[in-house]
Formats: sequence, C-alpha cells, structure tokens
Amino acid sequence: MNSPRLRRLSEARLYGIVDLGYVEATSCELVTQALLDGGVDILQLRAKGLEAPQIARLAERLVPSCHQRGVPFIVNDFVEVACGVGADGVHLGQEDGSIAEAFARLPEGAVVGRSTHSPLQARAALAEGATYIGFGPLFPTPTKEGRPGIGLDDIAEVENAVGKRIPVFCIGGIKRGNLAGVLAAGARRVVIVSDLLRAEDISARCKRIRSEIAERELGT
Ligand code: TZP
Ligand code: MG
Repeated sequence: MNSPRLRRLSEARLYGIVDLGYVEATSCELVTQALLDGGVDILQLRAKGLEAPQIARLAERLVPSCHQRGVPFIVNDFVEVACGVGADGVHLGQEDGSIAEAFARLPEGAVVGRSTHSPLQARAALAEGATYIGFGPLFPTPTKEGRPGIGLDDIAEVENAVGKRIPVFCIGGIKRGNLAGVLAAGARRVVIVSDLLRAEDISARCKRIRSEIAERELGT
C-alpha cells in the first residue's frame, strides 16, 4: 500500500463497509461515493453469497474512487479478489484462513485485517501479524445475525493490549444512539455498517459520527 493510505489507516477513526446485504449491486458506486464524502477513513466491500468473479467486478468499480480520495480499499474474505483488483488488502474472519498465508499471497505492504470476538483472539491476531483488528460484535446486530453481543467490558483491555500496536476497530450494532457509551468504554475507532447504510443521508450521518468521535477525543 502507498504510504499516504497506510497513514490514513493508522489514523483511522471511522471504517465504512459497502455491504451487499443493504446495498443493491447497482448502487455500490453511489454509496461508496457517499461514504467517501462523509469522510470514512477506510472502506471495505462485503458481499456475502456472491462468488469471487462477481465481487471482483464490483470491486474494480470502487477501487479508483477510494484511491482518488486516499482511502484504503479492503475486500472481505477473498484474497485472490483483493490481489486481482489492486485492493489494499483483505479482511478475514476467524474461519477465513491464516494471516501469514494471506500476506504471502498479497503484494508487499498489503493490509490483512482480522475479526476478533474476545481479548484472547485480539491478542492472537496481533501476534499473527494482523495489520488491524475488528473487535465485536459489541451488540447483537442484523448484519451478523445469530451472534450475541460481547458488550463493552473488554474494550479497554483490548485497546490497552492491542490498540497501542495496531488499530482496533470496535464493531457490531454501533449507531449514533450508543456511540457515546462505546467511546466512553475506551473505543477509539469504529466500524459502522447498517446505521450508515440505512441513513437517509449517508454522508451527513458519517460526518456526525466522525465529529462525535473527534469531540470525545478532544474531551469537549
Ligand atoms: N462483524 C462483526 S459485527 C459485524 C461484522 C461484519 C456487523 C456490523 O454491522 P452493523 O450493522 O454496524 O452492526
Ligand atoms: Mg469472513
């Protein structure tokens, strides 16, 4: 990844996902533009149920807009798609294979993110060399149905043990109404999917979230 985008990731506060569970394939570019206009620092394409070639066709259309804005573009699940479309990296769940193997298949400097659901998994991802982690789901969420929320109690520990070395993005059921509590529990960075994608004005919602995070950081 080029260094301005790498820096953007290291300083990231808001991670946006174009999730085909909420976005029609035909709207992906518009939604990407809205998320970028709203100031997301990193953007992922998540397309559960689609095959690699379909995901690659979508991703190819989104990479240029992200890169024009200096925003890293990440592909969920599919290392080969990330390689093929010039993405900055891949995001892998616990069951999606080894981090080392993904790095070996991606170009030098690529990003490998890992979903984690406990402090133990968060530490393991750091030890395995993940570039960043997702930590959650904090709350039950329709975006990842059937999983219990892990709550807010472990955020401070994970921020302390892992967040000092790599970015930790809290995820799962985060929305404007509970963001203050998530930040008060020690979160510094968030991934928000449905609350952004269902918003009437996606860019405006991103901006509100970003300013709430900034205000908290400044202690205002
Ligand atoms: N991984 C853990 S929770 C989650 C993912 C992909 C879904 C987050 O979506 P939302 O809509 O912000 O709860
Ligand atoms: Mg996965």
